[in-house]
Amino acid sequence: MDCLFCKISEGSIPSQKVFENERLLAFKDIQPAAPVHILIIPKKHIASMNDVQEEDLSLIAEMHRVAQDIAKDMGIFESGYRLINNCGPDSGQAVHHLHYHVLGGAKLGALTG
Ligand code: DGP
Repeated sequence: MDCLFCKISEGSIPSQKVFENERLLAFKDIQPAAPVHILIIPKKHIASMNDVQEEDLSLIAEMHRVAQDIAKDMGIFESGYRLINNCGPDSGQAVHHLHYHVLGGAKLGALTG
């Protein structure tokens, strides 16, 4: 499968990892939109939030837990941060492997629709 984030997960494309376990990987976004911009992905290929199945729900919960830990590690737990998932064309999802963006380290702009 020709998936960028699968390749990052396997290590065939390098990334700046900030967290890894058997199920998840987190790494710095190559085009940071904030002083802290981390991507959290499952190692299992799931194309988007629309493809999350019942059996994946513990993985989704763990991604939230890891987001908390990353916020602590990056020093933004108290100051605040944003957890974003883009799903589908109107969201601008560019990489079709489920991921959360963790954004923080500055006052973030208002969400626009
Ligand atoms: P999205 O639009 O939600 O699909 O966000 C995809 C993000 O992935 C975007 O913020 C840029 C980031 N990205 C794209 N290619 C790479 C890469 O090769 N390495 C890293 N670290 N991030 C990437």
